[in-house]
Amino acid sequence: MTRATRLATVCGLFLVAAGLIVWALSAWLTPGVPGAVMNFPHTQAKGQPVHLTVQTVGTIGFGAHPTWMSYLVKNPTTGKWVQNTSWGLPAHSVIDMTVYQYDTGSPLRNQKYGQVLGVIGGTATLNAKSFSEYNSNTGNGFGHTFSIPQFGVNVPLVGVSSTGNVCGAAPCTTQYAHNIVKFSFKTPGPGNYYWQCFVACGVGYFLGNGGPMSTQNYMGGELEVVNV
Ligand SMILES: [Cu+2]
Repeated sequence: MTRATRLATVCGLFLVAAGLIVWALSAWLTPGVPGAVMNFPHTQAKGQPVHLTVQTVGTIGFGAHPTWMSYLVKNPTTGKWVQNTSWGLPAHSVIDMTVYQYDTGSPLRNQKYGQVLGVIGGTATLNAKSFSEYNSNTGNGFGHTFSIPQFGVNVPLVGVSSTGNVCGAAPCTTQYAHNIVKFSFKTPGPGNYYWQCFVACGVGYFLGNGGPMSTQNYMGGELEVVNV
C-alpha cells in the first residue's frame, strides 16, 4: 500500500467515524416522533367547557424509558390513561383542566413559576383551596408545572411527600399520595402551541433539562387548536 493510499484510507475511516458520531448525536437530541393527536373538540357541545384531565407521575414504569417522569392524559372517550402530550382542542374555548399530581417535589430555580398565570379568574385550586402563588421553598416544593408560554399560562403543581405512599408506576390511582390542581384557561385562535413543564425535573441530565424534559410525550407537548 502506498503512503497516499494509506492516508486516503485513514482519512476515509475518520470521515465515516465522524459521520456516525454526528448521526448518533442528532438522533439522541431529536425528540421522539409525536404520536397521534388526542382530540377533545368532539367531546363537548359547542360553547361548553372542555374537560381535560391529566396526571403527572414520578415514574412512568413502562415504554422506552420506564424510569422517567411523565404526563398522562385521560382519553375523553374511553376514560383510559394514555401517555400522549399532543392534544387537539377547540379554538376560543374554555378548557377546564384537572391535574392529578403524584410526584414528589423540589424548590424552583426561578420563583416566577410559582405564580398562577394566564388562567381564568387568576387562580387555581389545590385540593379545592384557591391559590394564586405558591412558595416552592415551603412544603414539598413542586413536582412539575403546566405552562403554555405562547399564551402566558403557568400553574405550579405542588409535590407530594417523599415519605408518603408514592406511586411507583403509571397510571397512578387515587389510592396513592396525590394533589389535585384545577384551573381553567381559554384557547386562542387556531394554531399549534407548545406546553411544557418548567421544573427542571430531568434528574440525571445536564442541568435537569434533558431526558423527559426534552422528549415529546413526557414533560411537554403540543396543543393543536382548531376551529370547530
Ligand atoms: Cu416536570
